[in-house]
Order: sequence, then structure tokens, then C-alpha cells
Amino acid sequence: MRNELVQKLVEHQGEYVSGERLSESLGVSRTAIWKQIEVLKKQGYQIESAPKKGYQLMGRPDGLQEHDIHLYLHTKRLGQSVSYYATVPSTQAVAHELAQAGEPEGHVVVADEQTSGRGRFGRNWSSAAGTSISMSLLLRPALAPENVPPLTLVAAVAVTRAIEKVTDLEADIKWPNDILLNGKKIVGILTEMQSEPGLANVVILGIGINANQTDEELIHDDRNQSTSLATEKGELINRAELLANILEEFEWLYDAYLKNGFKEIKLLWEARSISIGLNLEAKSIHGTVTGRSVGISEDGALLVEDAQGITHKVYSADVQSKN
Ligand code: BT5
Repeated sequence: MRNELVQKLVEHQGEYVSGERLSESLGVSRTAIWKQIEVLKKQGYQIESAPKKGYQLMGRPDGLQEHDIHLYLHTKRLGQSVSYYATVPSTQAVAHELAQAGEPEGHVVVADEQTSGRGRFGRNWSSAAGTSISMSLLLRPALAPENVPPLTLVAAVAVTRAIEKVTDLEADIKWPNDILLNGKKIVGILTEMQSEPGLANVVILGIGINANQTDEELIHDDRNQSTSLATEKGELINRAELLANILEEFEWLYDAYLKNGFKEIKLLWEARSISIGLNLEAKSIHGTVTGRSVGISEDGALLVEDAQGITHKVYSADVQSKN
């Protein structure tokens, strides 16, 4: 009911809406409305109450709860249900557990802070409290396990498109899972699956975003320089709006991928990629390939041409530029 109440207040932003009208349209008592208004105030909503006039929404917190996200969400399936945590070790771990317990596709786990956020190959992901976005999307695609890794590329396209829609910033994709602004990392994507032979039962798509961190809150190590959307844009970002837009973009791209494979999305990916034409070293569990990236295959592998002119298909690797 709180979600609907927020929706109503937002619809009437800039004017008062009476307790009576709210109670009628939501089908609850005026006392129930008053109680929920008090809860919202505690959560940081600025709501003015005036006798005879009712309630007016003056400001919203930059929240990531289900009702904050649903204000902006226009998807058919993804994000219709959201588990929100103020703080959690890792949204990936929670999403894996929910998947095991039978939670359906489209569920999103989101946190304001992670205490053990994880990256690839056992690395850490830092997510500052209240200023970052940590989200894990539960998917149940009917895909063979080898067709799951390109979902990282599909997600990267969705995230860059959503960032541009919400902030006007044009971010770059670094194969396979990084999104950069001015050469600094702004988003990391982690695609994990629970599979059985021949079938990926569950895919958990983890996305970590530096939204409103100041430079001091960001980590800068030997591997990565990082930045935040707010730093690049010069103003704070509405995290719920960005998250909802990511789900919206990902929904149609995901459907397109399930239907037609990576072929069509490849063009969108290439338009935003900074990974082609570089001298690089790609380290994977199969070994290290050194050479020049000459393109991406129709199934999402990076094509690396070595000094002998042999082209290697690299499916999942850690990539360092060697220019
Ligand atoms: C990634 O790994 O970039 C994937 C990160 C996925 C994080 C999300 S948040 C929601 C979900 N829940 C989780 O627990 N994880 C997912 P990788 O390519 O391995 O990059 C990790 C490296 O990025 C680290 O070694 C650092 O160098 C750097 N790094 C860590 N935190 C960062 C941050 N906030 N911004 C930029 N770079 C960061």
C-alpha cells in the first residue's frame, strides 16, 4: 500500500491531496494513510501536512526501495518484485539463495551497501553506503551454459544506454564487463550461473554502479582508476531512476538475445566499445593470449590476432592494454 501512496503523492506533486481522497482511492482508512505518511517521513520523504488540505510531497530521498524503483519502472517482467537491503554482504549471494528457493525470473535484489561485494576471479567490489547501486537480477533463461557469457555484453549495452538516457553521459564498454567514463571504471558486471549439463538453470546478473560517490569514497588501485556518475556529471544522480531504466533497456535486449542471439546486439555493442584495435594481453583459465583485438565474434568472443597472424577467440578473460 505504501508504494501506491507514494505513487499518488508523486502524481499530485506540487499540490495538496486530501487524506479523504487518498483513503478512497487506496481503499484504506484515513488513519492508515496517516500512519504510512509517518513511516515515509522517517524514511526521508519530505511531506507537508495541512489541516483541511491534506498532504503534499515536497521531496523524496534518493532511495532504492521497491516503491522508489517502481516510480520509474515500465517493464513487463523484470523488477516487478524487489528485495531491498540497507546493507548486505553481497546481493549476488542473496539472489543465488532466492533462486534456489524458487524465486521466479525478474526478481531484483538491491542494496544500499555491500560489505563483501564481489568481482570476477575472487576480486572485491567496493560499494559505498547510500551512494552506489548494487543490484542482482535473477534470470531463468532457456540457454545452454556456453550461451550465457554474452549476457554480460548485453547487460553492458543496456547499462550504457540507460546511463545516457538518465544522465546524457556517453559511457564506453571495455570487453567483457567494464563500463568506463573518461577511461575510469564506473560500472562492473558479474554474470554467474547455476547450471546442470546442457542447461543454465539460473543466471544471476550482478551490476555494481558508482553513482553518487565523491572521489574520496572511490577506490583507486593498480588495476583500475574509478569515477562516479555524479563526479562526471557534476550533479547527483537519481539511483532509482537509473536502476529502473537499466531494467527497461535490459528487458528488450535480453528478449532479443534469447530470440535471435547476439548478432543484432553486436552492432549496438560495437558502437559503444573501446576494446577493438588495441594491443592487449588476455588472461583466461585456458592461458594467456597477447596480440591485437581485431573484433568481436557473433557469439560475443573477443578476436585477438597474435604476432603470427593467428586469430584467437577469447571467451572470458581479464584484459590489460599493452599500448
Ligand atoms: C567486476 O569485477 O567489475 C564485477 C563487479 C560486480 C559487482 C556487483 S555489485 C552487485 C553484485 N553483488 C556483488 O557482490 N557483486 C555484483 P572485476 O572485473 O573482477 O573487477 C574488480 C576490480 O574492480 C577490483 O579488483 C578493483 O580493481 C575494481 N573495483 C572494485 N570496486 C570498484 C568500484 N566501486 N569502482 C570501480 N572499480 C572498482
